[in-house]
Amino acid sequence: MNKKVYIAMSADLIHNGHINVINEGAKLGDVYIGLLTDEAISSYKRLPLLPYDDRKKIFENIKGVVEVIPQKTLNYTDNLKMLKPDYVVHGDDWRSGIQSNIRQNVINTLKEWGGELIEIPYTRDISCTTLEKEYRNILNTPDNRRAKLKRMLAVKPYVTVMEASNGLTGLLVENTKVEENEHVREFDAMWVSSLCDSTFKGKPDIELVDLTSRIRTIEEIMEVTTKPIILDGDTGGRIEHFTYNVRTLERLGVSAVIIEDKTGLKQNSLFGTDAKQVLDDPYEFAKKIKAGKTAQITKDFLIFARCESLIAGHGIEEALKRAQIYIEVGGADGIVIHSKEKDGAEIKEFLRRFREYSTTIPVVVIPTSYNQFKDEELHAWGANIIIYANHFLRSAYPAMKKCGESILKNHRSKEASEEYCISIKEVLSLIPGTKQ
Ligand code: SPV
Ligand code: MG
Repeated sequence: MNKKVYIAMSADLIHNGHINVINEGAKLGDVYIGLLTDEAISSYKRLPLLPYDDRKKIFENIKGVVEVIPQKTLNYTDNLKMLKPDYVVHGDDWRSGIQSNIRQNVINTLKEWGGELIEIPYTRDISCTTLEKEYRNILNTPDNRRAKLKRMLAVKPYVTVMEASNGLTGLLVENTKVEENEHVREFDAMWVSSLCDSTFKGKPDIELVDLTSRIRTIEEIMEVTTKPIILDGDTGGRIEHFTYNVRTLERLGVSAVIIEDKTGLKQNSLFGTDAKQVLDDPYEFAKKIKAGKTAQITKDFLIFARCESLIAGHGIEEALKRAQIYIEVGGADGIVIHSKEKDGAEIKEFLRRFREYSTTIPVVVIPTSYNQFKDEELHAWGANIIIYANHFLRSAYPAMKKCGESILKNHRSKEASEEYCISIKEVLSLIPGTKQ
């Protein structure tokens, strides 16, 4: 019987480095590819460019590959125990860094039946990450981009979303990363907030900044980024306008719009009952959602109904009733539940009750007031999308204000530059592709 060789791969862009590893494996025996599932890949980096089934087809047709089996976690252990391969083949690029624990695990597991890890020199002339980045930009068409949010919801336990209000903050959402255990954590998607879009223009958040201007903001962000965009659509306006705007957003490549069940002059939710918050008739609002769902042309654009009952002080019972109407009558793709209470209790209770009603319909939360809870906890309560709605705006403003005060106080910019500013060189490096 031929020896069994196990090679784990995630790559959806195959280059000579991968082929090299497979060729080396084939010299040792029958190659079994452990292909990382979309869930496994998105647990440590971005969604793969191609979904699992497409990647599987590619690997099945590579010479030397006997079978492609799904590897559902970053850890090889389950598949290794099932297959008991004689060899695992891998590039030698994982000895240090975040993959070194996984490597050690492989060595320990193989020991149980006398298997061996074979490491071959990693082909360094071509970097998967650079290639991926380039392809990501080339593939950044409206169709591709729009579909990403729905794909993420299907494979990730929850999606984190960060405010993007212009090209630069968009780039921050696109590129900010931290290393954590065996993976890199980054934001999944962008929130184009009405509060921030208005505030950056020095205007109140009362639907004064019109959709033409909001679309300019979206386009500015889209020109320099690739992550999916969720638009804060305020009340959605008149039904006749909303249906038109849904198609515009789809055409641009926006993934989702959230509209809220307020009527009259919209006030920001974080005023709570300090401002006059008038809720729309739930069936009228469901009609608006339904009209949007009927108007949309693509299958992957999402319309979320934002339920403001808790903001208006009407309680959980009403919030649940409205949420059901928006789903059953309006056909909403998901619910946004908002609250300005600091203890998070009403959000937790809403989610508990809502999850008795549906375990699958996506629920979005905006934990600005109850910010003590971590993503995992909000997800455990039942949330699928977590929006950090305004934190770039709120962190940049005080820094800029202090900088201005320092220049005035010192009659020069030396102190401000040293304390509050990055260098011009760093400013230039903020923009990918800038020649220096
Ligand atoms: C926004 O970011 O504009 C929102 C969320 O709608 S909130 O400001 O909390 O209402
Ligand atoms: Mg808003």
